[in-house]
Amino acid sequence: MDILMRNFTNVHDIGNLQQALKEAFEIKKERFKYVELGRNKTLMMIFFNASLRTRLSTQKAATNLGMNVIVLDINQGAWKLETERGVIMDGDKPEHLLEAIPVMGCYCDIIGVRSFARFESREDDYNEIIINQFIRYSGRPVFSMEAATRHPLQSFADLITIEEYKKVERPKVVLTWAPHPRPLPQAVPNSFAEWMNETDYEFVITHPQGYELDPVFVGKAKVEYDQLKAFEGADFIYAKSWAAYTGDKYGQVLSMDRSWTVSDRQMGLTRNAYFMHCLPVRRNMIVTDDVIESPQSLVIPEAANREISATVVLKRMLQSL
Ligand code: AN0
Ligand code: CP
Repeated sequence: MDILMRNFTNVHDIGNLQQALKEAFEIKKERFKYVELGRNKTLMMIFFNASLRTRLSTQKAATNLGMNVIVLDINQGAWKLETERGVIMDGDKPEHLLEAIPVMGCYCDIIGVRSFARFESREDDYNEIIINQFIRYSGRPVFSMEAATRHPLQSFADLITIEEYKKVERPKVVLTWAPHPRPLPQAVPNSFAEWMNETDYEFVITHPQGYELDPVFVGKAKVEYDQLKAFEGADFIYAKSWAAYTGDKYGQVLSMDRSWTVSDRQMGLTRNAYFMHCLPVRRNMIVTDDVIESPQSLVIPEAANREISATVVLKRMLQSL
């Protein structure tokens, strides 16, 4: 029986993870199995922010399913969009999202949206005001290609990757903060935590003081402020930089401490752990050349699995039309 899924923005939309993994491995073996499903169906991908992997892997996934694809970069060629209701539009934005969204909905069957946290207001970001307007006003099923607080296609691909490489039933998975010159959203770490908390893995989060994530996402994870202690006995190291979440420091870079850069020094404490990162990655800020180039680095298989996670999600959305 097909599993119904109208929108895909978080782990709960996908339901049972074992079932989702089963579908992922089925598609990985036979990725064109559902090529008839998307015939004469159109995917529209809307990017408010840059992308390499999401753009390419999602388009590939759609073509695996026989869909047509339209891609729009809002900041290159489209009208600049106002997103606040009630503003007098006498500035530089000629069009409002409230017209643009239903118009986009007219030309497609499914919409993917990438819209990062803007760090102007934590409330707006954590209320997911952009993707929620797409859900409300487009009249179409919507999936996240990284929204303000989550990146579920990435987390699903990460889960697939861990399942493929794990050597023990319940691996120890460590999410570590790493330094970066610019403030980055919490979407990837939030989402990774949200998915890991749905597994029975041992899951630890490590970061300097001040980088606490929203407790909703931390869930039952163990938080360990000593990075070296966290790495002891780990099977998977998942590195990511993020800007502060808490209080009036929201969206700020609090530390550039390169002792947190993942290097052989920390990896030596693990159980010969695999290294993971969603990419794009800044070498020698997040991770050293040696670690990312080592046989333990999974960054490329992880990116390859983005095609698989997107194919499963689009397949289910097509089956639910
Ligand atoms: C983005 C982020 O940290 O959310 C996208 C990661 C997939 N990264 C950058 O902006 C560098
Ligand atoms: N990992 C990921 O989503 O990469 P892009 O930002 O290049 O899409």
